Amino acid sequence: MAAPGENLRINGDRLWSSIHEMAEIGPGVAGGNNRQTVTDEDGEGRRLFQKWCEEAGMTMGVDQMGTMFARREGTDPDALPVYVGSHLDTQPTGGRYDGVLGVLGGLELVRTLNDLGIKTKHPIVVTNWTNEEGTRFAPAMMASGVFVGVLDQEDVYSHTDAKGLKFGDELERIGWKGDEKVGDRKMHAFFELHIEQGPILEAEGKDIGVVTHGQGLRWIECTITGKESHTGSTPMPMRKNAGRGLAQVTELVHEIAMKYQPIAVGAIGHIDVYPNSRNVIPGKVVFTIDFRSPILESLTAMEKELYERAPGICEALGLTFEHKISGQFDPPEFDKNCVAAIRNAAERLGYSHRDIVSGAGHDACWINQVAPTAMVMCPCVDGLSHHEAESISKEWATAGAEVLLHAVLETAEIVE
Ligand code: HGY
Ligand code: MN
Ligand code: MN
Repeated sequence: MAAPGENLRINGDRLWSSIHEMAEIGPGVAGGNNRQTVTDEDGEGRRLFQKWCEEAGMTMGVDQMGTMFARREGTDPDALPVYVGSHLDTQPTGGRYDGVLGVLGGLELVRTLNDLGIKTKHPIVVTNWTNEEGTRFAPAMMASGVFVGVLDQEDVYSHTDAKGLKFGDELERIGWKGDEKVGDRKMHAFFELHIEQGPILEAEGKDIGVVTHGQGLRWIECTITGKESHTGSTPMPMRKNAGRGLAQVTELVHEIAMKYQPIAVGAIGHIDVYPNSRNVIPGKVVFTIDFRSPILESLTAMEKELYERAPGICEALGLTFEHKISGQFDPPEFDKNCVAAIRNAAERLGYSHRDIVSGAGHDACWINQVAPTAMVMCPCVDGLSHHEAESISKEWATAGAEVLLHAVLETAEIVE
């Protein structure tokens, strides 16, 4: 079977225009997006995506986690489909391209095949995974985690946001709780196009990242408990200030991650202080530690050192320390054949490329457990992401989508 010719390109202007039309839904306050999962804005973005898919002749399926599957028929209806996709939900101060590039890059792939009248043996399914970000409702990669069976659907339905609203109720409220049982779909392969969210490709002047591995992740939700009391009248020696525990554990997390350089990372991004009143000493703080490394041994060691040292730090301050895992996955290695299809595509199209480890987590990290999976990345300006100033060029988006197209065609088999 002949690989697609190097002249087979996508319509970069159309892709770029669709990305920016989607960006008008759930705008941020500084040019990015705030289209958090299962909000009304998410529902509006989903409807636009569904409209575009139906205009491209695809049929839409939605599962019980709200994940959207837009199917383009192949010549062999029994052949397992090749899936492409990512996520349309964003961080509260997110960019226009994180996730969106991968979903709309998949749509552009189908639009291009339609324009050129190209048929494939395997069907192609463009996917929007629900709640990849895990910011409004933990954990990240929630729907893809349920899809592969590492998360329990009824359990995640009960997860609540900062206002106490439940994920399952919100999914139903916006009208996107589908009928399909989650995880029944079988895949020939899965490809995800995503911005790098790091500085390497831009710094090295590379058009394409061929993602061979991802980082493993541990989200550790911690509760430090002291005693609320008056900030004015409580003598310093009598205080049990949970805020001091947070400060010292924050430094501990940084110190531990720095022991595993140059690739491990650690930080605390989510913090709730109780009662969060100007004149009350914090009686309790609840926060989430985000440890990551592509090396499982490092990840395990970082977690172990935290559990060994944090309780003693808190005890010395008259505080208690509790913890539980709120999200985790081990470092994924992507499918060598799918990775090769991406590398061959970049070569054939004349794009500069380099192998890369994904710093961020993606739905592909879970899907890799049930189907041959790989990712293609494009650079982003200054490596900035999860920030409203996240920026890519139309050329980078086009190159990424063209590599996606060629890798998918090589896998889905063009029918002459
Ligand atoms: O957390 C992550 O890495 C992803 O952006 N949700
Ligand atoms: Mn993403
Ligand atoms: Mn993200």
